[in-house]
Amino acid sequence: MPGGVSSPVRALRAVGGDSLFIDSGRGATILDADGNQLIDYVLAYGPLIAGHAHPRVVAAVQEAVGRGTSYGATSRLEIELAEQVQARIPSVEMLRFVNSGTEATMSALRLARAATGRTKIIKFAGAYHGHADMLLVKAGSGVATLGLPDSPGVPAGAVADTVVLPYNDTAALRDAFAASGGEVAAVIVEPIAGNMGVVPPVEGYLTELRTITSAHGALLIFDEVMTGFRVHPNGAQALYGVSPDITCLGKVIGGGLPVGAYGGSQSLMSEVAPSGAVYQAGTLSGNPLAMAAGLATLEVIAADGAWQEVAARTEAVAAGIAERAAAAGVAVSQHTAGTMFSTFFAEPAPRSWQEVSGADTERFATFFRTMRERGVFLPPSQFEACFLSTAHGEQEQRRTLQAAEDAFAEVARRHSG
Ligand code: KE4
Repeated sequence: MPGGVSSPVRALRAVGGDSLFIDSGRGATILDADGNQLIDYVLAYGPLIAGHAHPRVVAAVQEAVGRGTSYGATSRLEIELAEQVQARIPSVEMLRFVNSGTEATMSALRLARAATGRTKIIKFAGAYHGHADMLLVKAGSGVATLGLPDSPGVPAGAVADTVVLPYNDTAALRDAFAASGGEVAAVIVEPIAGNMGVVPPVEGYLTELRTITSAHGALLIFDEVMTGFRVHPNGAQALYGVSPDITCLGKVIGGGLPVGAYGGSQSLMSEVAPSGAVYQAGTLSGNPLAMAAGLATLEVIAADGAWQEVAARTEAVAAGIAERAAAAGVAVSQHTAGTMFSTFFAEPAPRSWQEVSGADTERFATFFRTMRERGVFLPPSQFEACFLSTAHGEQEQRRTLQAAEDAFAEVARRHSG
């Protein structure tokens, strides 16, 4: 396995140290193969908002697997989960399940290009929407130049119609649409960025995105693979009151099993095969085990006050970390969004990829390694988000903040000045 991992970030290249090999997870903690127990703020990069091996999730999957693992046909569970998503996100009148966030965004963009008859797509620097060729693009020089491949193996043609703009920059957005708004099929955005660390939109930005795309006949795609049900029980679109044309989901709706989904109005989604001509398919799409895990997870966080408790715990842990940084004289800033947050070794709190990329990643690496030594596993990159679950309680908070006190002392010692 390249790098000994199934996904690059897990190799911890950005922070050093040995990769983590997990024996098991339970609640807020993971047990590694060497017997170390760690409080987990990665939670599989977002899905496990009910924690590891929640009894209701385990029971739901056990019950489903006894009736088979996959059918190659529609099951009751798919319909139930689709209805649960629709009940929470009214802009999703109809959806299609796929097996990953990558498939969701890739398919959403194909649908947008078909529906508009246009080929240009706009994404934002620092945003990650999965690894489809057309999205593996780095910001070209200047503001609205066409994309350049960001990985070997991505041909220039694959990104020739992908424009990369700076996030949270309304002027750049207006310029891009003034220049070629009539050619834009869609803008795809993480409504709260989570893949450059957590970076919320500036006041009015999402409304501007909605207004300018509508004015130019382009579709607005909210990639809520991470933010969906993490930043608000009804998604970022409820938090900001902005309805996209297409919503992409993943992570939480599969409760840790492989899942993705894209959805929107009935008329738009009816263009997807077989009701329409836009081809998209998947052997394991709508897998009953993933559906069962997703349904159970959504039930756990829908229980009275459960989601709000996780959000409150997130605020408390983030605030405690910031207090300990200040006490150690280490400059940090933070963004918190519902049940996820990021601590940046940068000031002031960044609003764009350009500002985030100025963060002190060496200090972050020292902080990460010391936290790990003290039994707290953070996402192994300054540009990832910390996630909490219903299982992160008072004890986990206390142990995390004690570890943070030691970790900031170590940062101050090793990186003074
Ligand atoms: P997947 O194909 O990894 O299921 O989803 C891609 C994706 C799409 N959109 C957003 C907003 C995402 O955050 C992701 C995946 N997120 C990363 C974490 N930064 C997954 C971790 C990994 O790649 O191992």
